[in-house]
Amino acid sequence: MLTAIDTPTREVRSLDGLWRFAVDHDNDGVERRLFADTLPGTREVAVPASVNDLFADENVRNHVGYWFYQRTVRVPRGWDGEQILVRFGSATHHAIVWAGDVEVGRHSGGYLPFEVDVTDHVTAGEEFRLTVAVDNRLDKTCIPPGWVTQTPDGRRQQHYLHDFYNYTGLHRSVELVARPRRHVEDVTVTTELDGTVTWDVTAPEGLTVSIAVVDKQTGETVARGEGARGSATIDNPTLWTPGVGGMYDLEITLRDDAAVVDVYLQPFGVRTVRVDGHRLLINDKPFYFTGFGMHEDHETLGKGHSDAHMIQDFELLSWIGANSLRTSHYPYSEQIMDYCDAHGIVVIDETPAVGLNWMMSGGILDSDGGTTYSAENVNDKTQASHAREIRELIARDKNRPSVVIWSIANEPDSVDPEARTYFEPLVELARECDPTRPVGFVNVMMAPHDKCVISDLFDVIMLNRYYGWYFQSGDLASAEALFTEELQGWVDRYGKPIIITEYGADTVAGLHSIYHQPFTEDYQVEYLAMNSRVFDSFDAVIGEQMWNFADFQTKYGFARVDGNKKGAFTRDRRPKAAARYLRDRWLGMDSAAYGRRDPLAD
Ligand code: BDP
Repeated sequence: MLTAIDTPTREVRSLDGLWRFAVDHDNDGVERRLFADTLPGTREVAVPASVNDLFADENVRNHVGYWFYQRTVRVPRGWDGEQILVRFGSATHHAIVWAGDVEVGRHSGGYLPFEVDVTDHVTAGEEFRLTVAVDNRLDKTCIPPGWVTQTPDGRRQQHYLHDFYNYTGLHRSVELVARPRRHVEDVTVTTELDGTVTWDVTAPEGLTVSIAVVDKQTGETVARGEGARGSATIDNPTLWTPGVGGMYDLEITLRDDAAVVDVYLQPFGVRTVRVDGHRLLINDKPFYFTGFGMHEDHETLGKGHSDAHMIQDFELLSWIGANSLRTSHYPYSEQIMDYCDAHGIVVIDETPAVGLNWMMSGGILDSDGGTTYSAENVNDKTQASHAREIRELIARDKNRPSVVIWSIANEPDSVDPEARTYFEPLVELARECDPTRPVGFVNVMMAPHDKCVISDLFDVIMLNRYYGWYFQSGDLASAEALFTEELQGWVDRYGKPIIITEYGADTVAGLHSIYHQPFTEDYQVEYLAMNSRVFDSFDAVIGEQMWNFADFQTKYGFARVDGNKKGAFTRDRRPKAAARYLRDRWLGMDSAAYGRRDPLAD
């Protein structure tokens, strides 16, 4: 899906700010037609933000079901004759949208954008009532999956297996968009190192397509072409480079004879990515990942996007010597992705397929006795949603140079032979949607190389390993030996690049010990040093992404004290001792020099 931007033929108005808000405690608001009038009560809510931590009311925080948002929107008077849309950066996890009394669209999938066409229900210059019912319920047809139960006294409870709090709401910007009725619908851009740019534009028949390639840095047009499909060559292209960036715009102009019908600018970078033996090459140079699995997670905001918090996180990433991140465990906001493109941060882009493992709950072993791939749990409907998530993620991010790997799932059950039947078509789909990038999934510790039944389907091996934390806790010497032995097995069996996508230890900031005592800052550093030694002893290990960048909120559970504390930074972004350890290591690593951001360059 294209981003909404202002161009000579398109306009975007932000609908962010305070909206009216009502919690639908009985989940009958759709039948009661709450959308047909001003919402009851006086509550207001911030957009974008999660709703959960905003109100001093546990019945709001824990509500399972619908939350109604509403505001009045004036359509600019100059928009007569245009196609008018409302575009949502995301609605977690499902949404129904009404313009006045009319339902104009529905969407499922909590972390990707969607738009609804309101053209026939609004009038230029006049106001309309926009209502959105956001539903936070997860069931077995959802990605991520979950289930809802009812307590004897009638309270609904949401259950899920993944290890982050089920924040809900309009987490990203909402926009009112005008575009010509005949317009650029989609575009795919691919590039080669000699500066060849190939485009494939989807637009209505009968219009001519002209292309200009514009250097974003200088504003100069550096190549031109004609036709919906074609290619042109940039002389001496600036390659999109890790740690630096380097973006161009593909300016697409649609014409009906001489008259301009639509203009759209698609950002892209000239770069290649490919796997060669056990290396991952960006622009034909081996790349070593340093960085983190992250979360969109902040106090008060929950998963709501904030530019200020985003800049702070990226500055800390630069300070610590991180050249990459994984969007664990769902697609991140378009602003975050734009920032990665612009500043050369390398991304492993992940779908929300997390918690597809009935052996685990909240990051730890906890089987409820069920089988993962079965009619009651992960089934055909789950798989259909998973396919939709892959399609929509790639449709949104396919032109982003920062994205170098698609991660189609985190820690699914990959021991059950049924995993193959489940994953084979999904891998194929990802390759069909994007033949240019490696595809991977993130493997769980209980599925080592001799038990995992799907790793051969993928281009890279991505491992989450917790030797010295969930296993051999407090015994780093045994942990080191066992981790080394396991990695040797992966190297011998697959000969593919290995990225350690998670390794970490919960750590309470301020807790210290002279002993190897888990939860102390000292232990976290020793744990990281042990992991570093293991990584450094294998050529095939081409990256390390520590779990997690910062402490984050989770569901309640005996293994979590106010959330997951594996951060290198606390939730309010103060460094633990681990942050300085990582900074020394990553800034000093020769192998990670390609991609390191030079703070002085800014
Ligand atoms: C892994 C999960 C991650 C958890 C982490 C942990 O991928 O979501 O938060 O472990 O336990 O299983 O901290």
